[in-house]
Amino acid sequence: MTAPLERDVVVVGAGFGGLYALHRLREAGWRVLVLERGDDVGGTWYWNRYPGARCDVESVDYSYSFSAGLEQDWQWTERYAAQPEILRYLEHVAERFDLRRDIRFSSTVEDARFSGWHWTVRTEDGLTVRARYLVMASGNLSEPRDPDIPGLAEFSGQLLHTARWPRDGVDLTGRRVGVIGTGSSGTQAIPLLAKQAAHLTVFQRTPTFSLPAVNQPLDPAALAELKRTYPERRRRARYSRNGQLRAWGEKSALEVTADEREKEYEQRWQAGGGGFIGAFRDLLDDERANETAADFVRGKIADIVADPDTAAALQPRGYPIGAKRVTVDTGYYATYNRANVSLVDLRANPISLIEQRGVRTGRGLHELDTLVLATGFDAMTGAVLAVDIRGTGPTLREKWHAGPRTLLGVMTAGFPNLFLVTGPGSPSVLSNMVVSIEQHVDWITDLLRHAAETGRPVVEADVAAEDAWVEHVNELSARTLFPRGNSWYLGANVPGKPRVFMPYVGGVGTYRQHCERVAADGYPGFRFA
Ligand code: FAD
Ligand code: N01
Repeated sequence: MTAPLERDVVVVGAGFGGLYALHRLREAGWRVLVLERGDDVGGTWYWNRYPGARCDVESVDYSYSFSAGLEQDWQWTERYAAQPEILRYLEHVAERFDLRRDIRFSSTVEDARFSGWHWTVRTEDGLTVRARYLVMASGNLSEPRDPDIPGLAEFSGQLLHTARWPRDGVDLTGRRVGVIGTGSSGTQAIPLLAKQAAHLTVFQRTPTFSLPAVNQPLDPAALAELKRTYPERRRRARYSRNGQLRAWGEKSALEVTADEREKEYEQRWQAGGGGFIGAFRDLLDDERANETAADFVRGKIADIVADPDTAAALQPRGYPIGAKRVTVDTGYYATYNRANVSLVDLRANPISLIEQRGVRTGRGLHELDTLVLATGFDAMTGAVLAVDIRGTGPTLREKWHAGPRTLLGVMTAGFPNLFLVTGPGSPSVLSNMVVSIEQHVDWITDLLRHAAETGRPVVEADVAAEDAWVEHVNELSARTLFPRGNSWYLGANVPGKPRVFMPYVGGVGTYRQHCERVAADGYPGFRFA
């Protein structure tokens, strides 16, 4: 057996989180090694290469803020950049900051054990690394899920998952294509798949509330002007509700007239993007207020989709808009007006079986050449728990069997020197993730410096502080409508997964200020040894 490599910090993952962790920690003087399953950098943007994949936070904001040179030099070309452009950006970041030399690719971490005040991390191919600190930047949406439908393995056609799309693309010309799933990935892919395929059949279980992206090329003059004010823009994003400069309505949807409401919704619909959900202050808290926004979107669906039965099947009902993540699309509803697209409503006609030749539902066998799974991820805990992590007591899988428990979403008691980037219990997936990633990495870097300076290099979350944080996170989400959707935020998309609303809903700015206070006060709730 070869001797283990020795480092100060092991980082798992080379997406936005792992790349920044490497840069920042290396700059702070630590010896860092990143282990990444893929064969290059990019994370989400390396894996999700399906047609139509793009961000739904504006590109100028969905980007690093740590380097003024980088943000001035990089030219985004579209309001919402497509996957190839975001991947190029991350490749550029890796080059510019010379990151690849400390990344080991094609390295899947299998287990990590804490003993002798160190973590020993082992990869699938037998590499062992010993390090004082372990940082999981393994992603909230990085463990793709296949649907638990009997017969999936029997399908003899081409089987694709949006999150594992072939690097060289797929030619679907002349093919009969089926898509299972109408979340963000499905609604982005469906319009483009429909343009290529001979026929596209969409298998929909829960209709989504989808908002038009109104994507457009960025005007170089406007971009140059924006860049002059970048520092202020970034500062405002960091202390905002969700890491973006959205205008959040201050009024209740119920205190204005129906005409005023309609006008506000229409303006936001025309402006495009997820800002629609901020039209009024109570859309995510009050059922009646929420219903006004849901009604507006249902009306739009009826206006866009020509066939009334298809429109009715596409209209979401029975859960609040925003409780599942709203999707942001380009031409999604209009795609159902195409002659080569059909919708199968699985609530009326469930899938009974996948067979060699296609998908069988209550409407018979749908013969397919290609089946696309847009069925999402084991979100937030999936990638962390895929690694067998052992601290000083029960394993992490055992500890989190009833749902994740963390202090600030960044540490979990019983696992000294283990850090989570945008873990459950932090704003993470409810925010512009790049803002949240930078905040966590900066905070962890400061904490490690504090540990070094005080000569107590081992840090652990206190159980009582963790319990109080978990209670606070739960209390906040219970006051909202979020727990009312069967979403991946709750783990509801994975059979058997405990139903716990995982992200912190209190807002990016509030959370950041709290973390700043914790640091300024010498890290109460964290024990150093
Ligand atoms: P990831 O990018 O997921 O990177 C994690 C990396 O860890 C992966 O490369 C993975 O291979 C690696 N890894 C995991 N486990 C292991 C292991 N055991 N061993 C070795 N390596 C491992 N967020 C937004 O804020 N705005 C958006 O517009 C947006 N768009 C999105 C679009 C898509 C299609 C998807 C799927 C997500 C989107 N997100 C968006 C969320 C997105 O995941 C984050 O914005 C961000 O990219 C996460 O970066 P990360 O580094 O935390 O995780
Ligand atoms: O996954 P999802 P996703 N039978 O879980 C259906 C980010 N993201 O990959 O709702 C039939 O949202 C499932 O149905 P139901 C973003 O944060 C962002 O689309 O469970 N159907 C649902 O329709 C997003 O929220 C972008 O009833 C089954 C779909 O599959 C997150 O990633 C783009 C099924 C899964 O939707 C995940 O998005 C892409 C079954 N057995 C991703 N199992 C942007 O636009 C599942 N489904 C920025």
